[in-house]
Amino acid sequence: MQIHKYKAKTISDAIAMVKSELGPDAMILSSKKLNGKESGHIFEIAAVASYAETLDETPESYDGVKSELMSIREMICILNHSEGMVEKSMLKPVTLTLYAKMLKNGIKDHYAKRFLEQGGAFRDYSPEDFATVKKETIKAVMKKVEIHKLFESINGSRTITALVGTTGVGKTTTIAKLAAQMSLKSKKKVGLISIDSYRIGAMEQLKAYANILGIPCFPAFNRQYLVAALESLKNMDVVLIDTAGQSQYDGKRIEELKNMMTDDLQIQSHLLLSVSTTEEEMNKTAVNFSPLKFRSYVFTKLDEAEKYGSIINQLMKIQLPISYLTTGQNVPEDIEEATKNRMVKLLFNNR
Ligand SMILES: Nc1nc2c(ncn2[C@@H]2O[C@H](COP(=O)(O)OP(=O)(O)OP(=O)(O)O)[C@@H](O)[C@H]2O)c(=O)[nH]1
Ligand SMILES: [Mg+2]
Repeated sequence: MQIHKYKAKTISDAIAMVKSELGPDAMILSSKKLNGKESGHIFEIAAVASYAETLDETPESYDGVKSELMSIREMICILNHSEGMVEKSMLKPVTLTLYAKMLKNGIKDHYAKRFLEQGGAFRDYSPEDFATVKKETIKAVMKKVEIHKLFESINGSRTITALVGTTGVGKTTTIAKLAAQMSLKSKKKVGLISIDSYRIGAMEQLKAYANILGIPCFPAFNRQYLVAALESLKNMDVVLIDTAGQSQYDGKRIEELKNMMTDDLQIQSHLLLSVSTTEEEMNKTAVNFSPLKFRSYVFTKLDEAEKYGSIINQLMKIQLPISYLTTGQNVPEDIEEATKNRMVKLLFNNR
């Protein structure tokens, strides 16, 4: 491993020198502020040309989160956000690395700083406390992440689950995945209901899945049909209700759905949000669908996104548990129950 050292008056200048001499794949090993002013150089950065060079030296992985040295890209990302942050945390590589990871993954700057604060990352800590700071910061993020096990309590009583969300977010596909898993893997008696009288062919899509699985499927054009369908499916362990996609701006149709799924029917709804949409849309959807009193989030289309910080940003705005994650178009395999471990990996390792 060949270590190069660069000195400059400002951290930005030092970084620029690393980048121009070692290239965009350079990794930063350490950075410090020098006391002596004799040469006019104040900051010193030690770096190597690529990650491969550091492999033997990489610290142990921690809690499933890869402990990486800071790459020049991450440093530049931080510099673009707040130069003060770099100077403030100059001698605290853990603080900088975690900050960079969160920003790179799309966690909002002010939330990232809040988590670091809660994790003690801005206190004076010694190198022996690196691991603790990292652990506490991740813990602060994970405090926001609750998990909802959707089908945990099915023994004897029937679980009625409705999936709601905007058009094309993946409701019908997710119902099919869940139906397949519950009936084939968990050996539960599953029935389906489609509350989608808006789109031609909506019922056929669900019915096709029901036929493959050999499970019952009913349309519900209005509340009366819905009550009758639930009655027909009274011996099922699980009833999954597919709903029509609603524009998040169409308050009237959201209201209609609410009036259909009244409390006495004991339907629990869950909101699907696609991580491939913008954060603003995500939150608007959650706010506008709130009359449906959904119990959890199902985050869909993880395969279409490169970063997952928007999940945390959403939880910071409206905190609710997460039940499922969907990761592709394949029925039934591309779905997983959300777990804390998986969420840590998504949020800190981008996968
Ligand atoms: N990449 C990806 N595509 C998905 C995922 N889930 C669903 N899709 C695709 O998204 C499209 C819409 O899926 P649907 O299940 O029909 O969505 P919907 O919410 O029922 O749509 P409407 O009933 O029209 O509101 C289909 O092409 C699905 O294959 C996912 O996790 N990843
Ligand atoms: Mg659908």
